[in-house]
Amino acid sequence: MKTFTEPTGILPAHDPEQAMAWPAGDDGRPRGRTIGEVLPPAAPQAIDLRISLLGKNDRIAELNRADFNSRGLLALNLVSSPGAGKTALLERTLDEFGRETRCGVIVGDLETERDAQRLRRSHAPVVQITTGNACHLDAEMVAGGVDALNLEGVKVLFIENVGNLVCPVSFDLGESARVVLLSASEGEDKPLKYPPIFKSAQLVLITKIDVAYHLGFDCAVAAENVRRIAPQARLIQLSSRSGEGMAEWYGYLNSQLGR
Ligand SMILES: Nc1nc2c(ncn2[C@@H]2O[C@H](COP(=O)(O)OP(=O)(O)OP(=O)(O)O)[C@@H](O)[C@H]2O)c(=O)[nH]1
Ligand SMILES: [Mg+2]
Repeated sequence: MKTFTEPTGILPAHDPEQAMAWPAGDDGRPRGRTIGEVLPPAAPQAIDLRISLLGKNDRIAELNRADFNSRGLLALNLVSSPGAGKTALLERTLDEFGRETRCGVIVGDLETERDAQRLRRSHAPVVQITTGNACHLDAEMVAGGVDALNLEGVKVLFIENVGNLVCPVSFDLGESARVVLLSASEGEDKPLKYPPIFKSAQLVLITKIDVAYHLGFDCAVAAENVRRIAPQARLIQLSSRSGEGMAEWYGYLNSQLGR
C-alpha cells in the first residue's frame, strides 16, 4: 500500500507540541497517511477558535447593550439579502418618522459609502462601516460606529447589516431587536431555506409588496412560511415605495420606544 510521508490531519494551532506529536503510530513516532485511511476527527480546535471568537463578540455585544440602555436608545439590527430594501426603508423612515423622533444609522457594506450618502440626505447622523471581506457586522464594529456618531437626542439607532441571510445570524450586536426583511423579488420560500435568521427575528418585514403581483410573489404564502419558521416574530408587509404598511412599521417603532 502506498504511504505518504508528510504530516497528516489538521494540526492543532494552539499547541505546537501536541501538533508535532499527533498522530503517532504504535511506536510513538509520527506515522504517514495511507490511501483510503479514515482520519480521526481533527477539527475540535477550529470549533474552539469559533467559540472564542463568538465569546468575544458576545462580551462586546453586552457592553453595547448596556451602553444603548444607558442612553435610552432603541437599537434595531436590520438583516436581509442584498437589495431587499433596507436602505430604501430607512430613507423613508428618516424622512417621515425621523421628523418627530430623532434617529441615527450605522450602515455596513463590504465597500463604498453609497448607502450612507443616501441616508445622510435626511440630515440624520449616519456612519458607514466598510467591512472589506467580512459578510456581517460584529459588535466591535458597531461599538466603533457608536463612537463616531453624535447620538445627542437620538432615540432610535438603526443598524443596517451587510446584505446576507446567513453570516449575521451568530453575531449579536447588542441590539434591542432583530428585524429581518424578505422582499417580494426573492421568492416566498426564503424562510424555509434560511431558517436560522428568521428564527432569530423579533420582527419580519415583507418588503416591496407594491411589485409582488407583477413578480408572481404570493404574499399570503410568504407570510405562512414566516409564521411556520418564526412564530415568535411579528410580521408586517410594506412598501417603502408606495408607502403601504409604513404606518404599521412606525407603530411598531413607537411601541418599542414606549417599553
Ligand atoms: N418597487 C420597489 N422597489 C424597492 C422598494 N424598496 C427598495 N426598492 C428597490 O430595491 C433596490 C434595492 O434597495 P436598497 O434599499 O438599496 O436595498 P438594500 O437592502 O439596502 O441593499 P444592500 O444594502 O445592497 O443589501 C433599489 O433599486 C430600490 O429602489 C420597494 O418598496 N418597492
Ligand atoms: Mg443598503
